[in-house]
Amino acid sequence: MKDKVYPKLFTQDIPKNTGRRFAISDIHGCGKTFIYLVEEILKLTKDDQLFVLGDLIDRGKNAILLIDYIIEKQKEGYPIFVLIGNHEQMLLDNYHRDGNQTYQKVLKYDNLEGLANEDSEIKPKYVDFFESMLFYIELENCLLVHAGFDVNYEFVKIQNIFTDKEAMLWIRDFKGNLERTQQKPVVHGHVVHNLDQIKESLELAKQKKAAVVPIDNGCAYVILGKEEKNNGEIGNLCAVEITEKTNTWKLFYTPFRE
Ligand SMILES: [Mn+2]
Repeated sequence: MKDKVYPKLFTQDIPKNTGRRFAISDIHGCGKTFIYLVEEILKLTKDDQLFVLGDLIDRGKNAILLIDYIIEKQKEGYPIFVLIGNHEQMLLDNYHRDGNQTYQKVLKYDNLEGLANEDSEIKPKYVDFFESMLFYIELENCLLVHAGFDVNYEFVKIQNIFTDKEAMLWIRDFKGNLERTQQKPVVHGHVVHNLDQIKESLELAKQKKAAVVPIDNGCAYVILGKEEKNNGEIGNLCAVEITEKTNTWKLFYTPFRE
């Protein structure tokens, strides 16, 4: 029997910090793009906090590079907090369903071969990494989650939106509802939005009028050959600054680069 590799915690309290706060989502294996954004554009310091909103894997070739980089930076003392996305959930589901051939195919197809040892077991350091992922985080000025919350009962009618894993990982067309999210905008990924939509929501957030702040600009769409599909610019990896004490809502981004 395999040990369960699912996140242990729904959420955790985040300590106040002296620096900036950033959120990045849907890196999808674009590890080199992520490292460039963090090192060269954000110039992340240990006083900052970085929140990664899930879907680190699949599509791009550098998911292992990305995960190793995050683990290394965390060890060096950089406060990096990682949420789970539906792609991590699918990988873990596959892992539990079938530990041999199917799972091997999944790893190969998704460029994740380095994740497992020769016995097809996820290596312990990655088990730890997946287990420490969270479903959502609440900050003073916003909520962070991969896809969204079921604020309008699209899935099942439950009173506590913060226990509905299905919605947090999968919901689409998420419009938000400030009354149900403690009057805080929800910063999320999962669905690609063009740069104008992202900038507009950041402007609204600054005025404390936004219910949602989408931040996935589809950096991996370049790999999928889908750049032309959306009206407006897509294909960048975005970081949004969400620093509460200065009410800073600011966009940083870089095109896909591998
Ligand atoms: Mn997703």
